[in-house]
Amino acid sequence: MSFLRPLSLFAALVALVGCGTESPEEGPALRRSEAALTGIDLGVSELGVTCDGDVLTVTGAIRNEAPTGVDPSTAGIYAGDPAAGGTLLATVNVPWLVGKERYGFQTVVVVPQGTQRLFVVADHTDFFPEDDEVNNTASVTLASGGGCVVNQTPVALCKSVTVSAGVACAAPVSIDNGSFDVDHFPQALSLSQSPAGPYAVGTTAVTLSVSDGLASNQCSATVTVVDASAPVAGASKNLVLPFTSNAEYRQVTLADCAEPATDNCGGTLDLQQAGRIIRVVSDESEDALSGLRLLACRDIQLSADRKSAQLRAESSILGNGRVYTMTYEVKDASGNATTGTCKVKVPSLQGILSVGLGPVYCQGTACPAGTGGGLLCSLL
Ligand SMILES: [Ca+2]
Ligand SMILES: [Ca+2]
Ligand SMILES: [Ca+2]
Ligand SMILES: [Ca+2]
Repeated sequence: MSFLRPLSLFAALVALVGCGTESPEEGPALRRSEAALTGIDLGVSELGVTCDGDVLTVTGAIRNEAPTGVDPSTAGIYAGDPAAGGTLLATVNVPWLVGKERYGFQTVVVVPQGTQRLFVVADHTDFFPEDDEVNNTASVTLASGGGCVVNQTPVALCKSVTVSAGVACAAPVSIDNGSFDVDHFPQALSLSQSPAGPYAVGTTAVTLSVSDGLASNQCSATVTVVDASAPVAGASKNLVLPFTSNAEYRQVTLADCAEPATDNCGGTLDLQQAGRIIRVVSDESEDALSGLRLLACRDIQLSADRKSAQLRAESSILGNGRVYTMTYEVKDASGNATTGTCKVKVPSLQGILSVGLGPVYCQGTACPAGTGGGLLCSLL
C-alpha cells in the first residue's frame, strides 16, 4: 500500500492516529470522517490548450489543496479518458508543495489522430490516498481534426427578484440564478447586468450577460424594488399663540405645527399633503376659566380633512400656560406610515410657557380615557 513511500510527516502522523483509534463498534459516519484524515489533496486547475496542428501545448496547474505540505508527485496527460483506455502522452513532475501551493506547468504533446478529449490527472499513479480524488482529473474537448480546444458556451440563468429599497430609494440586485461555464474555459465567467444597478423603486427589465471571454450568453428577468420604509417625522415647531383675552380661535395647520417629514423615497414630505391629524390634546380642561370671557368651550375643532385645527388662544387663569399636542400620521407614496407629535403653546397671563402636563381634553381619534368635554361646558 502507498504508506511504503514517505508521506509528508504531518499527514503520516494524522493517518497513524486515525488507525489507532479505529474500533469495530464505530459507525459508518465516524469511519468517513476518519477516511478524510489523510490531510492530502492534490487537484488540477486552470487547464488550457493551444494548438499547432496536432502539436498541443498544455498549460495548467497542480494545486496542493491541503493546508500541509505534500511530497513530490507526478501528473499524467492523456489522450482520451484514462479510466476508459486513454493513452498516456506525457507526465509532469510536480515538486514538493507546501500547503495551498500551486505548481504551474506547460507541456508540449502530440495527440493521436481522432483524439476527442485531453485529460490531465494529478497523482495519476494514485500513489497518495487523498481526501478528494474527484478533483484530480480535468479535461478539455478538442475540435475534430484540428486538435484545438472546443470552447463550451456559458449558460446564463436568470431569476426575477423583489427587494426593499435602501436609504437612497434604490437597491443593488443580482438576477443571476447560477449561471455557469461547464468547461471554465478560457477565462473565469464574467457577469454584467444591463441596465446596471442599483435599481430605483418600481419594476425594471434587466438583461444578464455572461461571458467566458470567448463566447457569451444572455437571459432576462424583472427587478422589482419596493419602498418598505416609513417616513421619519419632523420636529415640533413649538408654535406659540399669543394669549387672547376673549379666547379667539386660531387656525393651526399641520405644517404650522411640525417640520416636514423625510422619506427615503419621497424626500421631504409636505405635511399638508402627506399628513393627517389623528387627535389634538390639551393639557387644560375645556372649561378652564380664562381671560375676560371666562368660559369658552370647544377649545379644539379639527377640520374635516384633518389638515388643520381651530385652537382657542386661551389658557387657564390658574394655570402655567396651555399646551396643545397634535398627534398626526404621515405617509409616503407607498403607504408606509409613521406617527409624529408637535406642540402648540399659549402662555399664561403671566407669560409662562408650560412644558405641558398630561392630557385633559382631547378631540379626534383614539383619545385617552377621561379627556371628554368639561363639566361646565356640558351645562351650557
Ligand atoms: Ca485530490
Ligand atoms: Ca467556456
Ligand atoms: Ca419610504
Ligand atoms: Ca376653554
